[in-house]
Amino acid sequence: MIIIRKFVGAIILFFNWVFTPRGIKREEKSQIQIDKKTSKLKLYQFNACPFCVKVRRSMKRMSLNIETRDAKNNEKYRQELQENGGRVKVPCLRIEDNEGKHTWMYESNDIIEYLSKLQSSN
Ligand SMILES: N[C@@H](CCC(=O)N[C@@H](CS)C(=O)NCC(=O)O)C(=O)O
Repeated sequence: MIIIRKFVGAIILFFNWVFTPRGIKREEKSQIQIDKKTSKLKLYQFNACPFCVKVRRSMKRMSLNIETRDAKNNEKYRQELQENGGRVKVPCLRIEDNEGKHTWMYESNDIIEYLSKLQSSN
């Protein structure tokens, strides 16, 4: 079972690499502004999870530079997700507000919608 999962994961990563989407090009000032906004976001994810790949591809298309945190291999990030998000399910976007309070957003479609709104409001 583990071998099959690893094999499927490798195929997903391979196709993701071959068909890497192009990112949109913004004016420098505008990219700096959006980078400032996205510095408050962290994406907890697994490398070969198809839902995580979908979110990462959307980030790439929108040219959003968001730190990704490997919740599979990094025990610290896994624990953070479990303890603060409530469960180890990925992808999960940690959103920090101006007071430093964190909201944990699960569901790839919700994350993509949130990011689309964030970049279009820039
Ligand atoms: N509907 C979710 C599905 C996410 C999902 O199933 N992720 C898997 C990894 S590929 C996971 O974290 N499974 C662990 C669990 O559900 O507890 C989404 O679109 O984000």
